[in-house]
Amino acid sequence: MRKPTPVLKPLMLAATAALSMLAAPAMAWNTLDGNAPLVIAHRGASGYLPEHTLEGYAKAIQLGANYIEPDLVMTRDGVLVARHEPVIGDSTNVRSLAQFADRMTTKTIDGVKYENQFFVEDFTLAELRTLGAKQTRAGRPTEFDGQFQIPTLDEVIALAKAKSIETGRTIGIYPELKHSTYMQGVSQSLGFGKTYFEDKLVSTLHAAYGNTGTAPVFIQSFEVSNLQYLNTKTDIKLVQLVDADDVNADGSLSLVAPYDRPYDVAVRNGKLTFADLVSNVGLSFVATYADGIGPWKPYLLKTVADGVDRTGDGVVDGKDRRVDGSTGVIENAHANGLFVHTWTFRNDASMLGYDNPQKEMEAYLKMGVDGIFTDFTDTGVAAVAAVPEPQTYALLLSGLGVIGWLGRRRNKA
Ligand SMILES: [Ca+2]
Repeated sequence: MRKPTPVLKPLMLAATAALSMLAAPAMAWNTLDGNAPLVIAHRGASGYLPEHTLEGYAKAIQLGANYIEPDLVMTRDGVLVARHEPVIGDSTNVRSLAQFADRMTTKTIDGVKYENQFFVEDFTLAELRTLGAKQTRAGRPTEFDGQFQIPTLDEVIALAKAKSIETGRTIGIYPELKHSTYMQGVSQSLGFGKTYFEDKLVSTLHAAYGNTGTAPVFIQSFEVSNLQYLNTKTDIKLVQLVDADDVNADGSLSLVAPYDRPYDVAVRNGKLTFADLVSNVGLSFVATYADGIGPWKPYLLKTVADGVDRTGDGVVDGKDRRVDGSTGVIENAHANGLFVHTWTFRNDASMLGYDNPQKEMEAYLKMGVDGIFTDFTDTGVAAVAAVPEPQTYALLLSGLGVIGWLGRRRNKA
């Protein structure tokens, strides 16, 4: 952690004291700021309705989400819209529309080839508006397929603001810049500037919320240099996502390209891996440009595949893994002033070490995560309600959080 400047120090101490007093009397969580962890609606209420639609986000808010998560990509006419990927052949009904048959093509994004696909940047917003969103995961409801449109970032912001008034809760947004390196190429080929994608997001967010770290907004990315760039442009909170290819039997992370390192690092033949980012040195590096980390959950809780069928269903899978406890990443991140939001919790898939999705989320909440991304907001809300654990050392951690926060501001250009 960087040393505070003399000018900042009195302010820092005052802020720490004030926070401690606030946190002292009541129950406090072992989160970075002592506040309850956030339930982040992953792609909306994606367990129930087609992902990244206003209807899906509204459903998540109704179920109690604190934040809704629009992943952002860019149209041919430079509009930021919510889709999980630029690739939309399977998340919309575009394949069934004859007028767009000539848009089918093959492209490579971050080293992954997408054949016979459709890409958002080949459509204007008006054209995208004629598509209907579809459920993307097997086994989930499909009766709403084709009924809901692809929303713009502006519309997602308007929804969050309207629902905040309607519900009396603060509904935040958690936009992700998808594939910034790829998008730089797209925006340049379309005649926009290299940093158009990032700049457009910043100008839109500043117009809606102001340039402040207290805005109910987190900007997330798996890349590094775009976040470093954003750190020079905005005080809105920034989150370094941390990916991996898979989790090994012994609980370590499998790092196989292209999921081994941030893609902007890969294209310049850099050595930095995702695992490096959550090492002690890596976390102090991240703290120079971001406010928090968003690691895949095996980085936080170690689970081991030891061949035991703990669920007793005659099949050995991820749910049967032995739970060994915290890896220490949450504690180290907090010590660096970084909050930790982890993903993805699903009632119908990807459980590791648990066969009850709420119990899995509770395990991470007890360890002190600051937020959880889930496709099933209602289960996330139930998990938070089930873990009202007071933690005495939240006072210390909240103080460290203030120091870390001020430290990052100091580093800004
Ligand atoms: Ca089993």
